[in-house]
Amino acid sequence: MSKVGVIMGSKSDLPVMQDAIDILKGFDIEVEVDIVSAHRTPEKLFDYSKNAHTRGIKVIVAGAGGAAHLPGMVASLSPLPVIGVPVKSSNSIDGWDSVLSILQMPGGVPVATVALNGAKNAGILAAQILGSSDQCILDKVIVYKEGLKAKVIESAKDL
Ligand code: RP5
Repeated sequence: MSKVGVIMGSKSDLPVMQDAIDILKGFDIEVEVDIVSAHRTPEKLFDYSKNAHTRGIKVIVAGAGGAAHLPGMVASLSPLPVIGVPVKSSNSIDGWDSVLSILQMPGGVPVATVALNGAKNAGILAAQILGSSDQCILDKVIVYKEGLKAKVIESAKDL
């Protein structure tokens, strides 16, 4: 079964990253969650990145804050698509540290970066990537998007 790997630089990122975990589980997608710190557990980062694809993980969602090198370093080592979630972990520069650390990757090493604290969209994007080769997941994404549309149409009724 296809899995999504959701990793984060610290357990303190979990309240943000939980949105990715929840939406993926809502699509009945298996999620493997771990803490991997680019700066504090570099050996674990190397091992995780080199091996994730060998145990059924198809997409990696990686969240980190501050000098957020985790998604980029994972992307440098893994053949899998990496979705980066900038986590607003300090108030000093309003999360721009996280955003720019993840966004500004060199050519050849892409990270699909979502909005600050945008873990929900990261989860949806991971589901869509899996859905491109799995009709069952694609059908769930279609139902999800129909739900979004229905909510907007419903909200316009009592204006
Ligand atoms: C980053 O530093 C983590 O991703 C987290 O966003 C931030 C703070 O980490 P802790 O000090 O809470 O472990 O590496």
